[in-house]
Amino acid sequence: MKLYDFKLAPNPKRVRMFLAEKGIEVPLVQVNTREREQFSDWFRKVNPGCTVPVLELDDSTCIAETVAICRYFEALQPEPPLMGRDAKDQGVVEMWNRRAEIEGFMVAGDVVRNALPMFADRGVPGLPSGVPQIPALAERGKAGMRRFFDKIDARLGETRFLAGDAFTIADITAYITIEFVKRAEVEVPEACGNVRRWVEDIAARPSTSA
Ligand SMILES: N[C@@H](CCC(=O)N[C@@H](CS)C(=O)NCC(=O)O)C(=O)O
Repeated sequence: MKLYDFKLAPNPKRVRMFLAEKGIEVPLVQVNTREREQFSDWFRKVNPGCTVPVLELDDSTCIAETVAICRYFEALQPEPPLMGRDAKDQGVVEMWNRRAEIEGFMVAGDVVRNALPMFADRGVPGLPSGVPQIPALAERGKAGMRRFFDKIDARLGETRFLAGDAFTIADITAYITIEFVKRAEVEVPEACGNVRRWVEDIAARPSTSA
C-alpha cells in the first residue's frame, strides 16, 4: 500500500492527519503539484483526475478522493472512531464534515485558486491550463468564509468539537480549511472566539504536524 501525497497541499494533509490520529503509517510518494507532476504520464495512470491524495492498494486498486481514503481506513481500523461510532453519530459527523467541505473547504478553494498568482490559468485543480482566474469568485469566497466562520462559531459555542464531544474528521476538514485559506490572508475573525479557542485546541494535537 502507498499514499500519493504532497507535503504542501491541503487535501493530502487531511489524510495524513486522519492516519496520525489512528496511529497508522503508510509509505508516502511525493507528487509535487507545484512542479506539475500530477500531469505526468506516470501519475495520470494512477489518477486520471490528476489530483492528490490517492491511495494505491497492494492489488493496484487506486482510491482517490480524501474522504473515500479516510472511509477505507475507518473500516480497516475503526479505533479511534473518526467518522462516528453508531448510526446517529455517523449521521452527525457526516453532516458536519459535508458542511465543512462544501461551505468551508470548497469556498476556501475558490478564494485561493482565484487569488494567488501561482494558480494563474489554473483556476480548477487537476487541469493543466485554460481555466482563467475569476477575481469575483475570490471575493464571493471571502464573504462565504465569513458565513462559515460564523456558522462554526455558533456550533463551537455549544460543543467542544464540531460533531459533538469527540474529535472527528469534521474537525480535520474545518481545521485544514482554516490553514488553507490563510494563504489568501483570510483569518478567523476576532469576533469568532469559539473558533479561536477550538483552533488552539486542535493545533495542540500531534497529528497537526503530520
Ligand atoms: N476532491 C479531491 C480534491 C483533490 C485536490 O484538489 N487535490 C489538490 C491538492 S490539495 C490537487 O491535487 N491539485 C492539483 C492541481 O492543482 O492541479 C479530494 O477530496 O481528494
